[in-house]
Amino acid sequence: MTQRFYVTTPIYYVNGSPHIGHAYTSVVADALTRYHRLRGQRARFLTGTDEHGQKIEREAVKAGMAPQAFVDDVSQRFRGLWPKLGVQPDDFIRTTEARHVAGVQKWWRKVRDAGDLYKGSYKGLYCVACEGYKTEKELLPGNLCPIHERPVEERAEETWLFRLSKYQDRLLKLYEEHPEFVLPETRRNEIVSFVQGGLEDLSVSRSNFTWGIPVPDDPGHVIYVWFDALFNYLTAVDETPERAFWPPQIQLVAKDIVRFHTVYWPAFLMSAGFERAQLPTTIWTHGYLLSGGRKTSKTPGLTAVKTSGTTDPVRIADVLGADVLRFYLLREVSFGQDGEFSIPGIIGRARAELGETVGNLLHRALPFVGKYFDGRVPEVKDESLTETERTLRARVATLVTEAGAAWDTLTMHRALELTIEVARTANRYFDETAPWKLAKSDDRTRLGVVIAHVLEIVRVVAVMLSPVTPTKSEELLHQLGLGALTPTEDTDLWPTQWGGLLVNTVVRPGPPVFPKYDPPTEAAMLLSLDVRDAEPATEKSPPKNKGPMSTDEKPATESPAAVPTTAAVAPAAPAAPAAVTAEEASAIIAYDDFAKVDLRVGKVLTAEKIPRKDKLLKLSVDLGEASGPRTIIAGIALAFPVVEELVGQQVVVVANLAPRDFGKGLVSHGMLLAASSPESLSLATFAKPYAAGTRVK
Ligand code: ME8
Repeated sequence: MTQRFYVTTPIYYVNGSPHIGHAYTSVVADALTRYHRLRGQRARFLTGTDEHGQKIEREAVKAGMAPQAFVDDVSQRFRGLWPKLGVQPDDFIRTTEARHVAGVQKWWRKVRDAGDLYKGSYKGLYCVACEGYKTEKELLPGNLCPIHERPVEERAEETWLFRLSKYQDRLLKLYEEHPEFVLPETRRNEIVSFVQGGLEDLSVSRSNFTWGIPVPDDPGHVIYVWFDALFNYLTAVDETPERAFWPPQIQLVAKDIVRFHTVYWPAFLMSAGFERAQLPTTIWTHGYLLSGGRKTSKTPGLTAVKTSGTTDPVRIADVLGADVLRFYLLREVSFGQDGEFSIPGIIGRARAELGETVGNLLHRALPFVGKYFDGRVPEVKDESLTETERTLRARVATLVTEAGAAWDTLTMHRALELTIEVARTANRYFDETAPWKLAKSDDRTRLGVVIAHVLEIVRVVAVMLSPVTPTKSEELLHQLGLGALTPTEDTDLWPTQWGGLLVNTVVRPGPPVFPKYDPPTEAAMLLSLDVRDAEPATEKSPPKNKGPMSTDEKPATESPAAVPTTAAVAPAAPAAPAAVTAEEASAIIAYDDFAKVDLRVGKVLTAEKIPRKDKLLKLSVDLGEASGPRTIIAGIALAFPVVEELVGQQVVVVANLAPRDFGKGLVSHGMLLAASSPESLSLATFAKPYAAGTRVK
């Protein structure tokens, strides 16, 4: 029977826009789903939004909106984020949907009928941001919530209480008999000692506000937002054919909500009649993404970290590409630990491991296929194999198996490390066998063996990467002459078998799969993602793989054919990565939208370098304005070592952009347009002179 895999993320509060922390959990869930499908399993991935409760009600009031209109708007921002990150949930549940409301009331009645709900009163210290009570000993000095660092509110209310205390022993037995219920182990230890410390009954209704699901048969109360929200995992599949997926194998959460998921949630389910086999298999707690040492969060004060760059996942994916961001999130952070998130870090990883290792491998081998094998994968006869190939294949097989085991234990950073090691191994094999020498010696058989092995390993790596970089993997496979992966139930596509790339397959060499992060492009990327004062990731890059890219021993690099792209080089405008996705290409805007951009002819009056800012130039640009020339800070210094060349040049200026503050008195009042390729950057200009300030349309 086909194995089933059901993974969930927390449903996100709609009290603010999504940020990189939400993207993180959802990217992980998406990659796990893709991995399990690749292995022939039936997989289902659920995410959604948590829309009730006092916190949301207060945000709606602040926004001057009715709660439903407010949650509709913010929920849509979450839903709209996922396609931009290549995240494909099978279902997106909202707690204001009728299916959920009816489901929660059904499960409330079950719990009530089991005798676990009673009316009483509750007095305590409430944190609205957590939507939970705190004990005095948990609080920081000044009665502050330890998570949100905001004052708690004293509450005394008539409420429905859930007999949580009754479940203390059953919960402890669950943790003991099924240690996999709470992972990683450190979290289990924390939870066990929390439960051993004694559980009080839990207040599960509210009567001081109305934005929630009404308590059945008691209209003066709404159901506590956590009782409501936790049941989403069940209401999404309950009473549908998808109920067969229940229970979830992996429920992902970050550490702030581990207690709700590992104590309250199983207790609610036990009360509703669920036996162990019907409880979630594992609640997996990951760490926080930190930006500038702090948790990325919806609270603007915490996200506005001056030097680390934006934490808006859409802007990051627009500039760097969704696959590159996904790779970084899974590769960089040891899953379960906190991890510092940084834009230069994304670029550094992508360049060193995707570009210079994986992409490099493909683009080193392909030219030989065109030149010596008529564009087809060469034949390899068993008798032509040497000890080197046998060792290589054995090593690859071991790495592939170990990487699969790493995925199975949610050590994705390790799985990706092993995947990159496969590509490194093949790059070393390429260096050692030196196909450019074999080509000169006319040993076509041996040359064919080497090239066929390298290409097969590119296939292996593309498949191994596909849960994380689905689009880039498809591009790699396409250039190898292969079609996209089509996972089917009961067919394991994990590349444990050698030889998926058949002899005579016609390869399709194309542009570099991963953009080259040359200094000017990188500088523009950093600027457009609000990174200030960062060391370019280029300088921290590990050494490149050695070896020729063409058949004539050119230096190793990933780009046989640079693809010119347009790139804005001053702040706030994303520099396009080398590959333009179909989605980007088809993003049509109305003329009215275009007309909002005020483009003007400008004339550069002065240009100067800025001390200790290698990538920036300070320009004074005449736009024919009565107020005088404008100061524009542009990330073009690396393309203009002789700054004087710029003086007198006509440029195209975006004149109605909000000023951007670079700190230390540097404020830019406009942006220049430019085109850039991995090799060069030039400013947009005109063949004939025009008066400064002339409108460009
Ligand atoms: O807690 N690092 O919603 P929420 C890593 N509605 N992950 C992060 C993160 C960060 N800096 N910030 C957020 C809620 N997350 C409840 C959940 S479930 C029944 C109800 C991710 O909007 C992480 O998965 O505060 C965390 O658990 C979740 O977003 C919290 O989202």
